[in-house]
Order: sequence, then structure tokens, then C-alpha cells
Amino acid sequence: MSASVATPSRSRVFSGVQPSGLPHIGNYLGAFRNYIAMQETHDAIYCIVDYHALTSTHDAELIRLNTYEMALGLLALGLDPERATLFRQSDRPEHVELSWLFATVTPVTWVERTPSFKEKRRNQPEDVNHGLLTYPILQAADIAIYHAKYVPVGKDQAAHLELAREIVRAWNARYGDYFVEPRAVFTDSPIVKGTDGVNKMSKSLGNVIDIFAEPDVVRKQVMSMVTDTQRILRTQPGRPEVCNVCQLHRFFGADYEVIWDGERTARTGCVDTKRLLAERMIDFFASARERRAKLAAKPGYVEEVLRAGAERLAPLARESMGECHARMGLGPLR
Ligand code: AQP
Repeated sequence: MSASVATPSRSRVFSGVQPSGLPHIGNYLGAFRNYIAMQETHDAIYCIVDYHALTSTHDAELIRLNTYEMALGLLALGLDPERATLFRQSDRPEHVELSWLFATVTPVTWVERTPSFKEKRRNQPEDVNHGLLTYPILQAADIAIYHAKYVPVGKDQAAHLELAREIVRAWNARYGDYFVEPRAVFTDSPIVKGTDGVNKMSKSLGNVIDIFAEPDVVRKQVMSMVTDTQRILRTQPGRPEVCNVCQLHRFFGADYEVIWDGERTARTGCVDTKRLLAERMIDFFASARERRAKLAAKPGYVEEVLRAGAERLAPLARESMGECHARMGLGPLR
């Protein structure tokens, strides 16, 4: 990396992705596009947040595998370890220490009201673990420990980012200005709907279109997409504004207006539009798929990138923790 991590000449961005599954189109359109763009313009730090994934997955092998796959996927999509720092959250345990320190200035009501907690409580009623409640505090720590100013995320993360700002503000008010209040950065597709056409595309809901799946799997996923539910007959004009397939065409071709018009006037049917979308998505990610295969064939490459990333961040994480200890009264008499 050209700029030193401790004294960046450009403003810093941080974002994390959970290894709770494989990278999907929602991740890409909502967040990864910005990860890749912002590595050119900012001091960029990206993290595979395996501590976070433990709140929903308790399969050790799966978490390790998904961590590897997520890192490999990001590198294949264009994340460049010479331009950005990529690391695994559990390789920098200072995040967890800071989350505890932040927890001591965070009222319980702030985390209880988080929409994602309520959602997870509904979606995994058999495993409402304490980590789900404190998840946003760890997320605030992930960002604040590196003093990141910008956080490229999907819109589903907006409430967490707002909470991170409040937590930082609460800590700064008590111990003096030190941490930066982070701001969310969204793409022009901040919420991508899943194949069900209703919910956010989400690994845990299984309504995803995978980026690196075999072309036949991608075709199957796209063909399963729910379109305009009021369009029953092929000859009936559709409503492209509510059709998820039409909306996704905006990002995979230069003829969105033509697709829109075809659906609106019933010149094209849903099946035609889906077939076209599937082929375009497969083409769009073809070079990333090739790069993924090449990188996967380099033994130890991903692990080396993650290890180097975590090492590069050590001085900054330690500096933040040292400052917290000093300001919060931890350690020996001074
Ligand atoms: N459907 C989406 N539209 C826009 N942005 C999205 N992101 C995820 N899904 C969409 C953004 O991708 C980044 C990484 O997300 P994540 O995998 O860490 O967590 P998530 O938001 O919880 O994604 P999933 O797929 O829904 O995971 P599970 O099912 O495990 O909870 C984030 O910036 C996210 O906003």
C-alpha cells in the first residue's frame, strides 16, 4: 500500500462483510462496487467480519470456508491488496476489546431498538444469542478503531451506521474527542431485492443470485425470479417499475430503456427478459470468475493477503486501544 496506515494522506474508508455465505449480486451492487471504486480515491480498509458471523452460524468449518471464499471473491472482483487493506476481523482482536469499552457508554435501549436485532430475533428464534444484541456495538468498534470517516454499505446498514455515530458521540462526550463519527456511503442501488421480488437479497433468506456460481446455477436462480405478479399473460403489458428483473437490467447492459419499453408494451415476455438478464450477468462476471480460479490456484495467496492486512493495521489498532486505556482509566497509576 502506498500510504502509511497510521498517517493516511487520503480520508479513510472501512467496511466489513460477513462470511455467512457466498458473495451475491446484492453485495456487489449495494456495497462491493463502492469498495472497489473507493480504493482508488481513499485509504481503504475492508474486513471479513467472522466474529459477526458467529451470531448466526456455529459451524466452524463453514465460517472458515466462507471467510476464504469471501476474501477470494473480493480479490477476484477487483479489490487490490496493493491499494486496499483486506483482513480477517478475528486477526485483530482489539475490535472486541473496543466493543466492550463502547458497550459501557451505550444504553441498552439503543441496541434493543435496532431493526436488525428485531429481524434476527424473528428469523432465528431458536438462537437469540447475546451477540445479536451487541452486534452493532462491535460494528461501531470495527469502524472507529481505524478512525474511518466513510463506510460503503447497503441501505440495510443505515440504522447501524446511525447507531455507530451515536456510540462514538457518547464516548467522545465522556472521554474527549478522539473517535471519528462515520458516514454511510451508498451506491445507486442501495437495496437490491432478492429472487422472491419482495425481500432484500440476503444469504440467510436464500433468495440470492450468486456471483461465482456455475453459469447453469446462475441461470436457474435468475429464472426463478418473481417478476410483476399482476402480469399473468404473455400478451398483457407489464409494470417494469415494479419488476425486479427489469430493474436489475439497469446494471447489466446499456439498453435499460429498451427493456423497460418491451415489458411495458408486452413486446417481450418475462421469460425472455430473464434469459437475457442471466446471460448478461454471466458475461459481466466472466473475467472475475476467471480471476477467481487463477487466484484459487495459488496456494496460500488469500491467507497471505489477510495476514499481511491484519499486520499492517496492528499499529493503528494498538494506538487506539492505548488512547482508550489512558482516557478511560485502565492500567497502572500514572
Ligand atoms: N440486497 C442487498 N442490497 C444492497 N446491499 C446489500 N448488502 C447485502 N445485501 C444487500 C450489503 O453488502 C454488504 C455486505 O453484507 P453482509 O454480507 O455483511 O451482511 P448483510 O447485509 O446481512 O447481507 P446478507 O446477505 O443479508 O447476509 P445475512 O443473510 O448473513 O444477514 C453490506 O454493506 C450490506 O449492506
